[in-house]
Amino acid sequence: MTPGPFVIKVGGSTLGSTDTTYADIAALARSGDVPVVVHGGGAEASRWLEAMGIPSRFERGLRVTDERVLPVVVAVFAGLVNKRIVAAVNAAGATAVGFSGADGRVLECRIADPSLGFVGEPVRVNPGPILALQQAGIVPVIGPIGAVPGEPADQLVNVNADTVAGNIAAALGARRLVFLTDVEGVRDAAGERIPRLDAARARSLIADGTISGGMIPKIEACLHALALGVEVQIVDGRRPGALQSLEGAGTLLVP
Ligand code: X2W
Repeated sequence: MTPGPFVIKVGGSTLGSTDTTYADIAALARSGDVPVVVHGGGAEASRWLEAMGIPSRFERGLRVTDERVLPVVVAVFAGLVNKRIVAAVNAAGATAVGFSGADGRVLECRIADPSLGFVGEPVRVNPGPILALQQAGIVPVIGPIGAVPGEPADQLVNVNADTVAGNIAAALGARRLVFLTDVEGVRDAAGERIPRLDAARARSLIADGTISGGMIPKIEACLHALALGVEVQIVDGRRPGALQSLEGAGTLLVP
């Protein structure tokens, strides 16, 4: 069996002036190992919402997405942030094409908890468009909007970007899923980085509150992909060359 692709989750806040993420992604693509990129942009969405006088509210790391928030997050994730990343990967010397999980119904969702509003929980991944681009040597860049199939149009929904990455990596049979974040890795109660974290300990750290907020969907996405045989690692994406020196970096999830 051919090993699956390398899936890279880029958090909105990790892309600064010191990281080499785009150059690293372009270098992988040019070497023939075309990565699949999934991105967030939560901080950017919060800034646009604030400018519009709409406060941001999160429950267990998920943005409560009402009918005022939804059009803004669609515009920011499927538009602005997606196209900025596409433009940067293209400029770094690879070819990237961006879309969201609603395009081609790549990410079919359901609304699992109506109290969160239009927040999608993935139920099915249709990988066709991702694979077609990848086979053509083009880097797919996927934004965290999903579709709930319906009439007369699918319902657009906001999906946590880590959840998107975990589901896509699992569906593609990815050999590796790397989360580029703005922290050094998962920390224990004493604040020390945990280099290797097994699934049982991860669950207990969530249960006792050591892992909280936005780290919860990230770890849940890790566990989902891990259970399907994907190697999963959380690393500090602000570090230059983060994608080139993964050995021993951040937190490696183990079964
Ligand atoms: C996230 C999607 C973006 C995201 C949000 O609206 O913020 C939900 O919480 P980061 O940069 O990876 O945090 N969606 C439902 O996850 O961005």
